[in-house]
Amino acid sequence: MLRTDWTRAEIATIFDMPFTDLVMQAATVHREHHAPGAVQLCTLLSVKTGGCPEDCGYCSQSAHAKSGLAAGKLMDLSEVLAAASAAKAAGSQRFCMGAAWRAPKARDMDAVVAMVRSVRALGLETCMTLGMLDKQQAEQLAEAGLDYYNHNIDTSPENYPSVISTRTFGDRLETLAHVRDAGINVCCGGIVGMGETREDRVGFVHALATLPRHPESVPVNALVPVRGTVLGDMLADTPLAKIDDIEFVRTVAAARITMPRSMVRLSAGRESMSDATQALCFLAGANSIFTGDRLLTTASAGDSADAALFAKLGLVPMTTAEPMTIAAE
Ligand code: SAM
Ligand code: DTB
Ligand code: SF4
Repeated sequence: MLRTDWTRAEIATIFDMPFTDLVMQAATVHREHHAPGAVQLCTLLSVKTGGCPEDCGYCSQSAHAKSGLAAGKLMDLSEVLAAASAAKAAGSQRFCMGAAWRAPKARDMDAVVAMVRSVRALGLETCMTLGMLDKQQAEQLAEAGLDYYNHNIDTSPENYPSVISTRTFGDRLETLAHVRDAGINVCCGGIVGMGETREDRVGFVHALATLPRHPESVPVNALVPVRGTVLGDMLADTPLAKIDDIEFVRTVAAARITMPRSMVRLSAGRESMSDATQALCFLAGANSIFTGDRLLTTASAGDSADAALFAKLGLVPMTTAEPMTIAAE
């Protein structure tokens, strides 16, 4: 039985456990629901980069940031397909396309729908992250066969306004409901290491684990500090603000314990994490990563570094699509 009635107090107690007990419990839950040595590989592509009107304090693509990133236009389908084919050849299972929009405009929909259909035809799972969607746009994407939609809540409801002012936590929940209602799988997580408190991390996991249905994918990002963004500058100027590795692993473990069937994705920030910290995350239930040399705008470890890590840890890429049975529970 999947619980969606977790209390904050229960989740705070999970976070507070002695570390080895916490990791042991998370690993046990992981093994009850997933093949422990198999890790899903996903690849990202920024199909429309920069110039975003939103003011997310972590993001290089916000027009409010001084990251020096030039605003681009929506990529041609042929370029997207070339990147998707390369991802498939490198063993990726899912191709996630991101656009730096507050929300797609009506005139963009035909082009993104074509991307979904064509990438799917290559035999890849598709994921998109395009900002806020209304009911009709979610239905259009569902009709095109979109498998997943990524839309993060990012942090606790009470910390949200200190990270983003151009939209609310409630706006996020509204899009997530449209995505669910349209029958698209939900990918929803957030970022740790933005200067938030432990209580915020508890509130973040709580908000995810008490959604009407757990997200099928839960990306846990560690802030990648980008110069010129509010939070990147804060982190660069205050080195002690960097999230402690053990606290990061605790967050992964709490996500695994409270959302046992979900895929917990070790997402941004992996590049600057030691092999040992990543190994602890896999032990604590992370079972999905982004591969390739690029996330959206920042560098990633690259396929050969990932292959070396998998060989060192005896992990294998997941070969079958994750069971989409959460909806049936
Ligand atoms: N514009 C869309 C949106 O906001 O939903 C999609 C793209 S946005 C880049 C996707 C997610 O990437 C964000 O919600 C955030 O969690 C994560 N992200 C963005 N920049 C990051 C950074 N510098 N470090 C860590 N995670 C980041
Ligand atoms: C998510 O939670 N992390 C990915 C994906 N969803 C779209 C994005 C990470 C972006 C990291 C910063 C960058 O490369 O711009
Ligand atoms: Fe725009 Fe998404 Fe970046 Fe926020 S996270 S500034 S919405 S691209």
